[in-house]
Amino acid sequence: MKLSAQQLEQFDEEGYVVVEDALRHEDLDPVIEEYDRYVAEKARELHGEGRIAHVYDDEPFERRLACMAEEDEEIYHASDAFIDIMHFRGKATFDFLCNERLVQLMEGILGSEIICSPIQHVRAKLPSDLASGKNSHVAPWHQDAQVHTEEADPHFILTVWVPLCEATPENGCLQIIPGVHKREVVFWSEGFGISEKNMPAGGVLPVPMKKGSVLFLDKLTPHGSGPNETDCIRWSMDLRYQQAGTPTGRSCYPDFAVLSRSNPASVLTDFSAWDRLWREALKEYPQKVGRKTRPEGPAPQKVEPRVERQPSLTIPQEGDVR
Ligand SMILES: O=C(O)CCC(=O)C(=O)O
Repeated sequence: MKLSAQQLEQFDEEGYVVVEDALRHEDLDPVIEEYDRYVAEKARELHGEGRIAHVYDDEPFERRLACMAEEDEEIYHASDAFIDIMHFRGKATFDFLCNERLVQLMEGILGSEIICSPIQHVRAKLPSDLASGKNSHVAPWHQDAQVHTEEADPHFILTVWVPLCEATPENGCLQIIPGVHKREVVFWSEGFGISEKNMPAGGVLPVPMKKGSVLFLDKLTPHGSGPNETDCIRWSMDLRYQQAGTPTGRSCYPDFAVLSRSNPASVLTDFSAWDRLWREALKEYPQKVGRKTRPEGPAPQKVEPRVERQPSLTIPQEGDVR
């Protein structure tokens, strides 16, 4: 499936587009099954350490981690890190990062030379009533332009948000403010994200999504997600891709090619090679390298066009020599 001209126009004009039925169960289920096994392993490990009283073998994927977190709030807050792609690194997850259907869609936005950025997450958004203090599973308003280092500032980066279950307003689906990317401003604020006083004018749009849908976002589109008011987990992935040769803004960690029409052999398909790159990088940089500078308030940011435009066709005129 390719993005239609209308979808591309919506992306350019509004800074987002949702593609329904982009992925099939067989694209997503291997990731879900891999995480299901991982959570089971984690349950046994924490049970062995005496942190939790049960392993919750009878609980479904949508509930199990929440049951564990209900017993120990530490798990509630720590789960973000231990389920993250960079720490867990499963084979099915790696295969999904290179998913053909996804790559085919992205080609319309990014062109034919695409890399996968190491700024990539699997999220288990846990029910909000399990946290007593600050809810670490609420994503404050931000632009993805705020999460990378300076060298990526002028470059276009595509965020790809993929629900692994139905995302609804009740369980904290993503919310965005469309059209703001056109202002070419990063709404820097005190602390992470966009503070209330710096919030750009514009209507907030909740983006409920079915499993199988994909949301593409411009890195200047403000987004966030509220609390999960249900008792099930909202599982999702947020990934980033960009044109080969552009800095990811997290250069301490590995990026890799997922599409190269000029040099197909450069595409990384070897899970162990990816895993090794991460292990080596994490040894050297157990903590990510952050920005060195941060404007104190909203600041203009020029970002290159998303893909090099094709030179427009010259229509032959009468009398032209052929
Ligand atoms: O999935 C969420 O709730 C937040 C995702 C997010 O912050 C992002 O994609 O940058």
